[in-house]
Amino acid sequence: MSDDDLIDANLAAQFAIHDTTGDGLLTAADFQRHVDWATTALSLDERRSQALQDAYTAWWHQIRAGADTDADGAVTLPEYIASIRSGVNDRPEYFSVVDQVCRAIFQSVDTDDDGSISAAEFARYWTAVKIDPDTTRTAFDHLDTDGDGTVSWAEFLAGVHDFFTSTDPDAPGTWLAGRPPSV
Ligand SMILES: [Ca+2]
Ligand SMILES: [Ca+2]
Ligand SMILES: [Ca+2]
Repeated sequence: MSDDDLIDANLAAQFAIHDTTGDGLLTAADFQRHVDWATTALSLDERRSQALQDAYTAWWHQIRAGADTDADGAVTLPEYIASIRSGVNDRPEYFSVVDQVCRAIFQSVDTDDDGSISAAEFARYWTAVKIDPDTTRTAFDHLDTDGDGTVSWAEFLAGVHDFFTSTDPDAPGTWLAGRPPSV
């Protein structure tokens, strides 16, 4: 598997997680559903829920601006992959939005506010957004690179950046959506 194939596989996995209706299209409604699922399932307070809402709205606008080349309000997987391949994620502002999303998710996952994510907290969130439980445990174990049983902010952010950009199947973040296809 080539480097690009691994990135494409990660992008396809990311796409599948966000395509809540499984219709092969990302739309504003998919992103809204993620925010609603997390807010309801975790009984998020106003601060967390709003941060998640703002981050997902910014994220969707960014994805759509870069990828919805036929301007029909929906992004297909080929459109998504083409936009990343064209280098939209080489721009610093791309990762500033991704980091805003990470921060909002991290705060929502860290329900006891101790600054790190426990396995239970991680499982609760990933379940809330309907990600397969087997994937959840695998992802957590890989993200916890220092093996202390929790995922720190630095571990989380590094993992998400891997997921977007790494060409190494062993990189912790490439496991975020489960087993990388080449392993
Ligand atoms: Ca489109
Ligand atoms: Ca915590
Ligand atoms: Ca750790």
